Amino acid sequence: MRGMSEPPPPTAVSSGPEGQEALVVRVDSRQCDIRLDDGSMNPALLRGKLFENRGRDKHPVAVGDRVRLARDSAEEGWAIEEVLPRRNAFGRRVAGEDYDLRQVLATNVDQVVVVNSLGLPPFSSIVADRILATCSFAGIPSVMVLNKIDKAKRRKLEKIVASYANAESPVIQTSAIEGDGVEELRECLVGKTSVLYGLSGAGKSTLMNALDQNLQLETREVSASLSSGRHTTTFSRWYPLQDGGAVIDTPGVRKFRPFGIPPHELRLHLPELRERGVECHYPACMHRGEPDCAVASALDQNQIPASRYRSYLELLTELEEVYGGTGSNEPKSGPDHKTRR
Ligand SMILES: Nc1nc2c(ncn2[C@@H]2O[C@H](COP(=O)(O)OP(=O)(O)OP(=O)(O)O)[C@@H](O)[C@H]2O)c(=O)[nH]1
Ligand SMILES: [Mg+2]
Ligand SMILES: [Zn+2]
Repeated sequence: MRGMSEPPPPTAVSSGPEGQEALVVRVDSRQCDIRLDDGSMNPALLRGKLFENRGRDKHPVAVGDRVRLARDSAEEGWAIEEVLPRRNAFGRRVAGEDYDLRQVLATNVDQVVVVNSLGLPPFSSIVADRILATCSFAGIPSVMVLNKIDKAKRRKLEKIVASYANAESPVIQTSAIEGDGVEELRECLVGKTSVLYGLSGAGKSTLMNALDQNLQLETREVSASLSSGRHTTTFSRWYPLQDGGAVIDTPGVRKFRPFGIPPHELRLHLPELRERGVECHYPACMHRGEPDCAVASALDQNQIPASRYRSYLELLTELEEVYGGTGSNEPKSGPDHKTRR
């Protein structure tokens, strides 16, 4: 077998040129599905060397990656030789002992669409705010979808919409079942690559089915998926949209842990806090009881939603526990930093 880093010999290929590029549309440990530029879908294996050079990432390849392919013989099928540089990466911190590892959820995306439910599961501002702050940190635009508005109480819906008025993420209200807002969502997605992300059962797959009748993705009642304890969608997968663009459907999240945000930078990733924060007495004010804090006054006057500020405090505490209070850009490794402040 040929050495992994050697250039391909010119005679080895039977169909398709080596060095060909493709898009990763699905990842399952060592096996991926790829889409060649002619639109054909194929399985591809990951070369072992990719696992050696994956840095802090739990897995070297993610949906949305552009990769360089090779094959040693016609029988072998495709192998992924190299992941090409990413434009951006949307990911989260891995739970448990691997707390300084990142799970990349999707790469090279134009936007993250945070899908929230206003029925079951109930709307969670903290989950949404964690995802939005992570998008801001990763430099990826985000959109808030409020789905299941057919189940929402009007007052509650208005309050949630108002709380995102200055969060810099457009808000789209939808009912995947009754069709409200589906056209608006379609316009927001057309021509772009978007990842749908949110709580399990929020209706991501149902929305995709509403956008494109041909997709027929599996969906399941929330009560059934809760009692089984598993997600209905179990793999992230990329789907082309009929009108141009693509959407990545993902398995639902239960708890979203942001990766890599230095605690002192978090205040810059909630737009309302960033804007008012320039008026604080201390330029590096953390808005946590410092004197002459403009964010505190804005809260008193209901100019910043209490729910957004609660999310900020909860997230700040968590980031300090994980990364230390120093604001270093890199996660601290080793077990002892966890209690550091
Ligand atoms: N009433 C109502 N029910 C909806 C709506 N959208 C989705 N549902 C229902 O919510 C349940 C869960 O929907 P799914 O599309 O499977 O949710 P998901 O976000 O893909 O869930 P995971 O794949 O587990 O992450 C299904 O029973 C859907 O029929 C909606 O707008 N209104
Ligand atoms: Mg799903
Ligand atoms: Zn302040």
